[in-house]
Amino acid sequence: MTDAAGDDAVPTHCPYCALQCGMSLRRTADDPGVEVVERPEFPVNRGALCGKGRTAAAVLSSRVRLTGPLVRRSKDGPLEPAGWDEALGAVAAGLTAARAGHGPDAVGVFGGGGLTNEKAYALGKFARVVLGTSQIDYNGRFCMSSAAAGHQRAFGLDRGMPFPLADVARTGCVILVGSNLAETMPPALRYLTELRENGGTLIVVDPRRTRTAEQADLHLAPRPGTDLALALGLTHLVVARGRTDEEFVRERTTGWPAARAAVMAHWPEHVERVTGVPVPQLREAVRLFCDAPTGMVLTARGPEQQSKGTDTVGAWINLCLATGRAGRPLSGYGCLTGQGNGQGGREHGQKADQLPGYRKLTDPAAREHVARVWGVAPDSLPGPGRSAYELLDALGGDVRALLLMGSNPVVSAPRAAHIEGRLRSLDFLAVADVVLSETAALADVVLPVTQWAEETGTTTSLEGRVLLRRRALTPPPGVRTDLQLLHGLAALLGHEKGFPPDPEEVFDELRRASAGGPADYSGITYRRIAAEDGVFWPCPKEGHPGTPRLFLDRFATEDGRARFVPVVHRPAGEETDAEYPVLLTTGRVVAQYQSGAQTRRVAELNEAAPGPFVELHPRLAERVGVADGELLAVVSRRGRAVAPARVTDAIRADTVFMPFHWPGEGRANNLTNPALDPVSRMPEFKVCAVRLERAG
Ligand SMILES: Nc1nc2c(c(=O)[nH]1)N[C@H]1C(S)=C(S)[C@@H](COP(=O)(O)OP(=O)(O)OC[C@H]3O[C@@H](n4cnc5c(=O)[nH]c(N)nc54)[C@H](O)[C@@H]3O)O[C@H]1N2
Ligand SMILES: Nc1nc2c(c(=O)[nH]1)N[C@H]1C(S)=C(S)[C@@H](COP(=O)(O)OP(=O)(O)OC[C@H]3O[C@@H](n4cnc5c(=O)[nH]c(N)nc54)[C@H](O)[C@@H]3O)O[C@H]1N2
Ligand code: SF4
Ligand SMILES: [Mo]
Repeated sequence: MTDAAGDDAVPTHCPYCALQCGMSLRRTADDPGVEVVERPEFPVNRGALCGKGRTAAAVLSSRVRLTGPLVRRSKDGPLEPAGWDEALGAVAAGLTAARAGHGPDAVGVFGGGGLTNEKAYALGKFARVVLGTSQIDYNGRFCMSSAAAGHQRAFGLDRGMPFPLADVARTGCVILVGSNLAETMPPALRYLTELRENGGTLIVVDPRRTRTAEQADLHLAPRPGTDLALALGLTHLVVARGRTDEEFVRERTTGWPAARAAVMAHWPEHVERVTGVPVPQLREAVRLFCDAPTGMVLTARGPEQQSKGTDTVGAWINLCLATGRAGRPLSGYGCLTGQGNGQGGREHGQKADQLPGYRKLTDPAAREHVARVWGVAPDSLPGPGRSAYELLDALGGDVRALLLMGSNPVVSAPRAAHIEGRLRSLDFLAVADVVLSETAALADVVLPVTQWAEETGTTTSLEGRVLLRRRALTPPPGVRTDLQLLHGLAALLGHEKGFPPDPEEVFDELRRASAGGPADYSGITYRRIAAEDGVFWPCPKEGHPGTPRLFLDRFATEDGRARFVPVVHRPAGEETDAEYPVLLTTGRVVAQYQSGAQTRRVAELNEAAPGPFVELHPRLAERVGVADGELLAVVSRRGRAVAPARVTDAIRADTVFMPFHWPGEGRANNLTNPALDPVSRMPEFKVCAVRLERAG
């Protein structure tokens, strides 16, 4: 592989979001020993990086990270430095005690979509084989689970984007729903700019006029939680105006009559009343979408993080199917996944109902295949466990001990103060992290692990492209990789074999475990990824070219046809009323990442985004009597958060917005509603009812 940064630079990928920008690491004499340099050869971002990626090396410094294990030697005592033998021994003892006292399901495991494929795979196997517990889930449940469920239902397969990002620049019209790409994946904004340069049109659906919405030809600003009605209303207009692609519907889909009947109940005037989007804008959106020769709908967390996220995704997919904008070149539905390994992390078995290769834990053939690879009896594999919020909510109840790897739920879980209480009520908590996160600070044992630049492993980007991150730096002596940690812990729990610390060995086993499954990685090797800038799954055998574009000939359902799902609008889990008259929605800012555990430790990012705020419209600010910069209390049925007001007319007057990156009194998740989607078990991060009070 050539590299513009020089021979000694190691090509790799960013530790943060699912765009997985290519970058190179060059050795330096200064702390932390490497610097991030551009890697223009990598086609997805062509050298461009956002501020987080550019500054990612700062977190490698021993000044901000964990450099050795910490153990709490008495229940109310402090966390104290310890050696690895003591720390791992304490974890083995803590997990064993819970199991001995209350059975295997008293031990929970919580993973993360930032973990590499190898780690996610090893963690799922560790839970099922070593702990014998069904109680494993991960933070991806909070991320793209509704889109995943929607994909499965309609197409029979869940790969977030069934086409490469490059196709987005060449389609005719994009409806971008609840994605603030300009802040959450800045280098990808280029594809939308190119779309418009190529004569295509961009429609953005967001209650806020974001930096992304500013790029749009048409911006629809619905009331949070009403995307389902919006998508149905647009499809209604498609039918009413005779823009249905009858031939596509006949040849490539099933279920249209029922879906069509459901759509017909959603009159434009009714949809305007529910969503607040004026009828002329609805008409204009349908005209732009149907007049273009090809089109895409792309969703992100806005419409998905709702208690009806799966149905909402279904309604957007229905719009694509009714107009023939799916399963054809340059057309289709896609979900912009979030975390670094948001795609791969949901395929290899850290999810409550899942085995590697995106197999179902309830499928006898899948159990048999994976049990054979693992060298265990199929009957010994536990059944499906609880979803992430339900698992966190059960801590201290029937789940007595937890091993947590790659998440910081004290900041990021809905109804976070309650979840923090559940974590505190555990008999035993072990956290593997790179920094002392707010959740790690509650643990009985903290296991310090290596970071992206110090270890090798694969991630699968939002495009379904399997990529290789390479070790470029020697980690501090006191830290271990997650794989070494699981290897050591498994050995202490009686499994000397089956958990190799070498990532390539784990990947080769993952390939075998995934073979024949929906997410088939069996043809992908480290060597190939390095030579080809990544390989798109499915890739069922060596020499197979990989699959950048899915569904062009047939969908992944039994009969090869996409399924319409008849859905109707329903209200959010919590509506406004006299006591809580305002809607709260939550999300991100460009300079902070997730719970902020990593990015709050980078000076440049903290300067750019020093703390939480409440975005609100001038009319609402006036009604509350708060001026820009003054402290505002936001109160919901779950709790209260206080942060400075940021007054802007770029948001609906009935809605306030808070980013969720900070702990403490400005923690947005003090407020959020854990109402769950019945299919995906996604919590309703994007809408709840609040009232505002001056707090100055
Ligand atoms: N800077 C930064 N980048 C990130 C991350 C980060 O934390 N920081 N996290 C990564 C991860 S894991 C993820 S999942 C992605 C998320 O990426 P995005 O989905 O782009 O991020 P969000 O800010 O959560 O939500 C997007 C938009 O949804 C809008 N929205 C709110 N409520 C609604 C609604 O009811 N309907 C609609 N249509 N829109 C609504 C918000 O106003 C917001 O602008 O970003 C990834 N990239
Ligand atoms: N209100 C509100 N809440 C939200 C959302 C929202 O939009 N609004 N979005 C939700 C979404 S989409 C997501 S994805 C979640 C994310 O929320 P979290 O799950 O809290 O995500 P991170 O902050 O990325 O936490 C990852 C943790 O793992 C550590 N870590 C990083 N890499 C590794 C590794 O390789 N190994 C180990 N052991 N640890 C590692 C990091 O230091 C960090 O402490 O938040 C959700 N919460
Ligand atoms: S857009 Fe995402 S992957 Fe790219 S540099 Fe920024 S955080 Fe990293
Ligand atoms: Mo996410």
